[in-house]
Amino acid sequence: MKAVTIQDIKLHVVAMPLVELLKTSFGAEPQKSAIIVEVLTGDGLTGWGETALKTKPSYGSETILTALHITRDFLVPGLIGQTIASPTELTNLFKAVRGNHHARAGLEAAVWDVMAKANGMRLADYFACHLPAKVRPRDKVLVGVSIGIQESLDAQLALIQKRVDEGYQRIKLKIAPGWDVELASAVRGRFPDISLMLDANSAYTLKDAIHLKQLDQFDLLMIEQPLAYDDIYEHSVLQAQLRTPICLDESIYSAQDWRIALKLGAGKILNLKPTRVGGYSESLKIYKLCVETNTPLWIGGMLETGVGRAANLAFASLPGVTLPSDISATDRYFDPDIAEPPFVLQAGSTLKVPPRPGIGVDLRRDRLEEACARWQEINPFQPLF
Ligand code: OSB
Ligand code: MG
Repeated sequence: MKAVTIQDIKLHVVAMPLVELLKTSFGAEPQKSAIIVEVLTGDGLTGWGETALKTKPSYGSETILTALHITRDFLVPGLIGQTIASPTELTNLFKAVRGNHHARAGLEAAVWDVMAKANGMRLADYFACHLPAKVRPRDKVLVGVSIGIQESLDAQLALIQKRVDEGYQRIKLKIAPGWDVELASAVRGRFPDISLMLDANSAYTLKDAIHLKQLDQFDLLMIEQPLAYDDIYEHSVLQAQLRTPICLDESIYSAQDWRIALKLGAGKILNLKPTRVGGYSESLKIYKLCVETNTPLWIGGMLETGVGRAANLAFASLPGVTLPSDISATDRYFDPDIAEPPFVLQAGSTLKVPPRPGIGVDLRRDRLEEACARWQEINPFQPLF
């Protein structure tokens, strides 16, 4: 495998209007924000990664501005001038920085992209090179769509119908106290056969166990993160009372966390967001653990731009990712996106993995600049000094 020398790194903070907001139990942000990381090598190659975050610490503890600080002041200086033979070396290079997984993941993703390009490989094949020899990525990835909390049941049902008509075969709905059992009942009444799942984004406590048990009657694929964002143990107490499989999202930060969750019986399925666990190196460890333990696995999303989605799609093409992923077509998120070509939903609720080396999409510099100018305009926070 070819090594690369990291010559320069640029951070582009973007804000982009969303085609459709995603209101969760913790609210909705009016714009999509992210740090787009550009890595330049000594051989003149460019790699792209996305630090997918919100402006508020509402999903996890990091925000766009904490990630900017950590990336610029602690991660980038340790990487400039380094010669790297594999992106997995970054885990060690970043060892002095604790936590801050999303920040680490964005920079690591750009290195994965540029190293796949340096080796003339699609990112999907480059990931496979870090797994046992017989692993071959698929050309198409099974995907679903995540729909936010709506103003009314009618509006929610109409939106599900629209997504079903577009060809999505797995629907994820966001729930919160007061918007759960009645919602599931209405949706099942209207769509008896769709593959349906619910995501609570940590909106409940163990006191709600009896209430949540009512969801067992709706034949749900899973319920995602019903309890606290930092809890594993109480999910095991809840899982023992539910027939519906619990899927963990917010509270799994590493392969070690997932090993503990499996041991405790805290969940049966994992929503792996590479950005939440610190990047694709840790994601590969989690992938191996899921394959070893026969655990159903899928790749989650943070409303990524084409940059982050292309890389997640490459990862989701690995055969151990067994359930539909939260990687929807570009028109669900942006019009237009900063990367091209757009992802278009294909037959069988799938997306095609781009055939070109690396992430397989190109940045539109004009749109990137426009999105950076938008961030400057709407950034709600003033500099501290
Ligand atoms: O809980 O999975 C989540 C988006 C932002 C923060 C948390 C979540 C989500 C999604 C979006 O559900 C899924 C997607 O990117 O399409
Ligand atoms: Mg979730």
